[in-house]
Amino acid sequence: MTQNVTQKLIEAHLCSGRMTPGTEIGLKIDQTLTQDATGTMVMLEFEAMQIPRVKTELSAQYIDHNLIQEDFKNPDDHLFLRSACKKYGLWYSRPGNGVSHPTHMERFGIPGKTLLGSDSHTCAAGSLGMLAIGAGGLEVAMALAGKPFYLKMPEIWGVRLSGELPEWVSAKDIILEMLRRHGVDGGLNRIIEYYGPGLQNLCAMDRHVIANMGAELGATTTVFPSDQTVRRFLKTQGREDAWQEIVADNDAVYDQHDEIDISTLEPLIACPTSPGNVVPVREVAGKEIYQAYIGSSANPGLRDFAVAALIVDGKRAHDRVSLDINPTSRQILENLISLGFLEKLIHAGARLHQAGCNGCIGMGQAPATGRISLRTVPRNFPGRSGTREDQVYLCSPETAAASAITGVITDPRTLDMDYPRFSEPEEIRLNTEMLVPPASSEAHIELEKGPNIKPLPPFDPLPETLEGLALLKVGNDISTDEIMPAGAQVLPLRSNIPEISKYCFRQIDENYYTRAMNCRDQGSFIVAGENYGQGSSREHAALAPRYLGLKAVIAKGFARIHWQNLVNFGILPLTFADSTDFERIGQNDTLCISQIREMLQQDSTVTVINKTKDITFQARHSLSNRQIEMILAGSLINLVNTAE
Ligand code: MIC
Repeated sequence: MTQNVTQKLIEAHLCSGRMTPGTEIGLKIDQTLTQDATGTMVMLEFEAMQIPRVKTELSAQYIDHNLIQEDFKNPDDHLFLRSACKKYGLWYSRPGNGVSHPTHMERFGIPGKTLLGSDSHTCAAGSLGMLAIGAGGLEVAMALAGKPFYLKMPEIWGVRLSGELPEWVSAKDIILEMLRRHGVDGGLNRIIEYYGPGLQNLCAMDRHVIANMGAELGATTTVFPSDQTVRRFLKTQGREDAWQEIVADNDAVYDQHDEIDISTLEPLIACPTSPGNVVPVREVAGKEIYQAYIGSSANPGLRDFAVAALIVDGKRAHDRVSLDINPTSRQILENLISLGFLEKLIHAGARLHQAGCNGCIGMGQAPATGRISLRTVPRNFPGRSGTREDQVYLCSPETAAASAITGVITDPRTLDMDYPRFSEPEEIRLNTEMLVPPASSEAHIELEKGPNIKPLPPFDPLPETLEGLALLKVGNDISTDEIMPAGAQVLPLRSNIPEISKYCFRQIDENYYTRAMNCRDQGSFIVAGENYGQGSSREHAALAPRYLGLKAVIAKGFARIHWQNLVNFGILPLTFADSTDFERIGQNDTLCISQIREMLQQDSTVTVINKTKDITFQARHSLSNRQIEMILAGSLINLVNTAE
């Protein structure tokens, strides 16, 4: 039978289930990726499993998020992670070595392998022909322990690219076009597979841009073929022997279909406050900007910085504009220096930051109040930049660089200059020095835990009856940034659940923490619209509300990773059987589900009583038997512990 690339990758790793969309499958995981903001918890979870060494083919831990060292917390976490890597057998990418996704692609990615990462943008490695999936930390800890990764088999969405990109239009505009067409939930329960003649002129890092922001479409992951372009990339990285060809068979079929003639595209931009608010740049051109920010895993390539350098060459950033350059890996930084691009950027006024995620998750570089920041990053959820009333627009490096010079949002095609085409060099400088290999399994290594690292709180099993207040009612597309903010103030608390919980839902309701603490023992509900929990993989968006007594979320729909994170920590995710019932619940109504333990095991529908309004309605779950066990036990951790 003919197969597409996704089917080939899944079939080669299938440990349970069948490739029928909607049914649960188990996948063998070859590699894992963790970053510091989620990795500390992953290592604590792995430590609790008491397994001496990781069981994957390769696991790498990156220090890229928590780079500002305002006090002891972040550096303590870095040292803890270094010791855990040595002890358990992971590679350790030192602070300042770069963002996990491009660095992993440069140094460790292998076509045909599976990669599970505790970061939603792990899907970027699909650019190499890998099956790379973002997940909650606990699932990555399970993968480190050699356990399969379970998910519902997604539909496979074939997107044929034809034509060639016009001048001033680049890979970012392709993924923005996908977001313009399909919105932030268009990829839910789907894997996007790109193919067609339009791929020919997209280099591996261009494909990374598109695969990375598949997360913003809500897709499970994105897959590209492993073709001659991938071979060339690996050759440049000194790793050609890691290449194998993986392409779709002739006449391969897809569950869903779409086509983009990329020669018809123009520069696009996502307006505040959603990656799905996409319009042509010309429609918002002329607005004054405060910041032009280039970097992040959503535009990580050498070409992204080189093109910006060539645009600003000999000119000066407008005196109101902060032109922030965030190199994505140390290797790219070295090449920008040796090829002369960095000098052009710096001479034009660029502010140079260390290789890492930085302002992309609000770790510094916050914009001025109410002012416009143009960023090449993947997300612009409200307040994510660190400034509460922010105005973040997402665009290509071409648009950001052009606007940096003029001081207003500028369609780069209107600049009075020729398009500076850039071809990736055949040879580049390589840097592997900042990757520390694991210690030998004989070495005796002590974990170095600073005072900020607190143990995970206990998780009670599911009670017989769930009764409590609908403590919060929210609308559609609530992101994990709104549930559990990132930023320089909150990120250092990722290894301290009681402390980080104080920031839970702060952007939506400043009093949530106090209100939740007042009814913590009783327990509470959240009522939500569509696509609840979109965005990041941070399990803290489940852990913190759970610590504050959350028992169940009743929503019109969920984002994939957050849904699984809720289940992992024993929070029951339910969807309305009839979505109009959403209107019949008010914030602070008392909801009750009796005999929930029996109901879950017998049926996929449960009856909810709204005691305040004296009405009942039906809600559904789509849990597998394995997931029901987790909910009953109170968390996946409890389940694993009782099994041993
Ligand atoms: C993000 O881009 O939102 C993050 C910060 O990288 C997150 C991970 C995190 O919250 O630690 C992600 O994408 O999963």
